[in-house]
Amino acid sequence: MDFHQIKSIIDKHDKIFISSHINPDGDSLGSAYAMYKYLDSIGKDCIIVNHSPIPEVYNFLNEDNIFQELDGDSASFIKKADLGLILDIGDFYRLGDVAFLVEENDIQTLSIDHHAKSDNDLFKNEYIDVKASSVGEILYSFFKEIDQKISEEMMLGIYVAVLTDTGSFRHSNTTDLCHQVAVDAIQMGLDISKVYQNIYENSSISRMKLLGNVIQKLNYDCDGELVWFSLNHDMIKEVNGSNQDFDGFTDFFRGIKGVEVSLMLYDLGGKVRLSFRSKGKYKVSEIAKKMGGGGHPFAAAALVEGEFSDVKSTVLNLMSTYISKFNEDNLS
Ligand SMILES: [Mn+2]
Repeated sequence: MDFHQIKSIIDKHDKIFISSHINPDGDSLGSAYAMYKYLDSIGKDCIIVNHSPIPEVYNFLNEDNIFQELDGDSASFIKKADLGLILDIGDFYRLGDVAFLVEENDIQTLSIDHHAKSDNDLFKNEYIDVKASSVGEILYSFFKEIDQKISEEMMLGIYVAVLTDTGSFRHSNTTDLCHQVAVDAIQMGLDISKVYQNIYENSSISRMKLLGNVIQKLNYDCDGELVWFSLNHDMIKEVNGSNQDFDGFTDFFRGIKGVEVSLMLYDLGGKVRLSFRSKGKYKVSEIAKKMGGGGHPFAAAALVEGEFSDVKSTVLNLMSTYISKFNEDNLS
């Protein structure tokens, strides 16, 4: 599929909902925002609806309340929609409850994404570019290709998407095109410093307290190449925090000297959420896959059924076996 085919699918449909994954991030929200502003400008009847609420730090994208949580009203819009535009989702079921509405009502979907295909590849149409840093970058190229003028609002969404998915233009997925987005954003007068402050200099006090508690209990394994930490509901409650308070912790600990992989284990009582980040030496997606999850080679996740202590020993064993084998193979 090419950009002109995306355009012709959009042109043929009038009632469109945009959706993305559970626990949305800057790319899914920013690209949804840019896409919404585009669809609205060409006269489509359109809403953004996600399984999860918008995280507080992204409220600056929601001043006109365009993001909706899945409820009665948004569900009835989806049921009558003739197209679902799905952004930044590797796996169909990461749509959360939106997935079941799409399936039950057999709604036409178009996925625009930069994740590798998963086993649950249930979209009717898809445009996937695994080399793109973010869906925001794909939308930027799409608008350029179809000669669509990018408004200031569309640019804000694209910029937020590219900024967050490249770790502020630092990760290895940062390309000249990412910086071109930044050039355009600055030339259009976007207050990029304000955007940065909104997202990254807006930490709640509970988040800082939680970070302090977690730092004191960091565990190092595999000769210091693996750092891991556990979290649970009581730790969040103790600091009067929320589930958004530990966003980015795994990325943060990867920054420790000598650490190659950072791993979070979040005890959900009967289930454990795992989040992996790698500096680039080890492909953590391989471990995530073995635990029933997936993701990018250097940023992956899994949700595992089972008791915390069992899941913990399984994943730590897998990690240490993988790391030893990798180093043996690369020695010989
Ligand atoms: Mn993304």
